[in-house]
Amino acid sequence: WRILENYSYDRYHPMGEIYQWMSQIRENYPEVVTQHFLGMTYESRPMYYLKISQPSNNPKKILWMDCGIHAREWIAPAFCQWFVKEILQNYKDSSRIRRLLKNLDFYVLPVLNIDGYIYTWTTDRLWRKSRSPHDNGTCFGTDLNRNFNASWCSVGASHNCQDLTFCGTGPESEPETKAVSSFIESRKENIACFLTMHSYGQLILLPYGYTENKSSNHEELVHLEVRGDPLGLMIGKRKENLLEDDDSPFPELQVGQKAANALKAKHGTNYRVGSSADILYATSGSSRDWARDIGIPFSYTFELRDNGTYGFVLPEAQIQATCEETMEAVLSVLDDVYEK
Ligand code: ING
Ligand code: ZN
Repeated sequence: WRILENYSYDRYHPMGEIYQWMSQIRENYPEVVTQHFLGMTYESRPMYYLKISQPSNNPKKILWMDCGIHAREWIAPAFCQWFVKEILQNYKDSSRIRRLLKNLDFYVLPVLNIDGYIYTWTTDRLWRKSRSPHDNGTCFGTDLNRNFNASWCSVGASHNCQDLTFCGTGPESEPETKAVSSFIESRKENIACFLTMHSYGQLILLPYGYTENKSSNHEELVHLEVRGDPLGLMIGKRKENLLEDDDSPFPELQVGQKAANALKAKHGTNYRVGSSADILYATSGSSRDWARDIGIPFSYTFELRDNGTYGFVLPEAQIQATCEETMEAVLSVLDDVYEK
């Protein structure tokens, strides 16, 4: 199929090409893929997700995966596209993918923060937020991953629109957040797994409220001290790898650890697994915590390559290996999820 072989999955693509890619995928694979409207961005661009689905006698659950909630994390949209390509290339021949599609429909939103993503191509490669104006147009953009209705703006987020982690004027104040949250809310009984793809750091993060690891309670998080860091984002304290907690009774942690092992087996890349508060920093208003709060059983943030050498500006030469290993991790999560 033309669109699978002629599109460069090892390159970054501007938004116009990603829109075209979505239409072509839908046109070439009508028996597996449909394209659906989710909502409009602040700058009035349509947000679409792709639904990958096969007829099945089993009652199916949903995998939700979004990429590009943060504009500069270009490897994330590249992965969403890679994921779709891999599924379409293999859904007939791979018994593993066939089995997954008997039990799950995949909903993939390739770029959540479209306005911001375009801005990183035209104006500022390191832009993170959306593009809505605030304070009479004196500053722009909300951190969409601080704008969800989960302890909104209580910790690790800012009320100042100049800041990188500006939480917006209220929970779900941004149209992009609202589009995602209304959709997820309307389907929440059926969503088995919520994945949100970021970079960088090589981490699989679970909701901070879910493991028994210390500092997982909110009281404690609120009192974490602010420490300096290059992104202006690292607000909590880092702890050591949680991979040793093998006898943890928490399925979300075990499933994450297994995924990290599968990832490492591909190209040797090390990932750490744990709650954000424990291994990264404390935050509020993230989509991942919100998804967990409304009852979605498996909810993860992936922080893809690298570890800081190139950071957000991951060279195109690393796209393929990053996507290959991430694919292993995601499939490992899905294998576990539909069985539980
Ligand atoms: N990191 C995420 C961020 O929004 C995160 C990490 C996600 C923390 C979800 C807590 C919850 O800050 C990046 N790189 O954006
Ligand atoms: Zn991010």
